Amino acid sequence: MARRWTNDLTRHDVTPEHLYLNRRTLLATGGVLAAGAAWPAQAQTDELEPNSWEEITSYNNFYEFGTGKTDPKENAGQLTTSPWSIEINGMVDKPGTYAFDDILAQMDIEERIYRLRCVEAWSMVIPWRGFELADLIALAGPKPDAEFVAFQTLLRSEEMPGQNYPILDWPYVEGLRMDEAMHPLTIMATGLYDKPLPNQNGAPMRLVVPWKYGFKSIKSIVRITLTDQMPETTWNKSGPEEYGFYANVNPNVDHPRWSQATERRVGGGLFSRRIDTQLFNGYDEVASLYEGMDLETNY
Ligand SMILES: Nc1nc2c(c(=O)[nH]1)N[C@H]1C(S)=C(S)[C@@H](COP(=O)(O)O)O[C@H]1N2
Ligand SMILES: [Mo]
Repeated sequence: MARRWTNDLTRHDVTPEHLYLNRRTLLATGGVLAAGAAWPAQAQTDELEPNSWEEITSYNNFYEFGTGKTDPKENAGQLTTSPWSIEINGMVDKPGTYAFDDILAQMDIEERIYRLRCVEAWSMVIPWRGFELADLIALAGPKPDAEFVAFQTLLRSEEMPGQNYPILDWPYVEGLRMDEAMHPLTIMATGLYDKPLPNQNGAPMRLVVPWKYGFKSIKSIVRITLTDQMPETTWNKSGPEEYGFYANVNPNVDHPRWSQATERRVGGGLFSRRIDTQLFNGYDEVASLYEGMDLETNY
């Protein structure tokens, strides 16, 4: 059997030009996307103007620091993010503890502008800096029969006050299927605009899977485990009817308590408006990963 996560797409095939901006382009346009010829006709270019630094760093979900949107900004400053290391274990040839600084030195850091669609039906457009998760997994040498990747956030209640309360089952954990993890759109973010990732956004390293609801993008990761078992995920454990393993953005499959058909774009003041939510958050190139799957049962 072919290894499921192997694909023959090149970066050029799967990284749409309009979602990728190199630093020079960003500076040349003063931080705001110019509507250029590279944009596909259906792209609503104004929606991909990045949110401001202020919006992206002061309206967050990071329950380790509280459940309010401004709690992470207020409480995350105390988190020690250096030194930091990440354990990669399970079905890999080279299990071990990898220092964050060593990882950074080996990775191709790119800037990518992705829409983040929260399951709570709001969205932002965020200019991340980071590297492909596939490149990090490659360091550890994945075994061919690994089928899933499990992720774990830091457990340190002295610095993460939310962990002193049973809001969620700590530590926060997440998982991806191997092919999702190896997809070139899946990145580990280490920066925001031209700065290191602020603590409230998941410093020093957080996952970003742009076609899935925001809760899949686990923050401040300390462990990555390759496995042949579907991993448990925090939100699935806390509400199995509401949050599934896949959590693909899908306007046709509502959350039991609210519609997923539209979203509120955060920011824009008076002009803040609802826009239609797109299947896979608009990242159509991942559709082939789910061919033949019923996305209503696999929510
Ligand atoms: N460890 C951890 N990761 C997390 C969360 C969390 O509470 N804890 N919240 C998730 C949710 S619900 C969302 S929408 C995104 C928000 O990312 P942002 O605050 O950086 O925009 O982070 C996700 N990652
Ligand atoms: Mo979310």
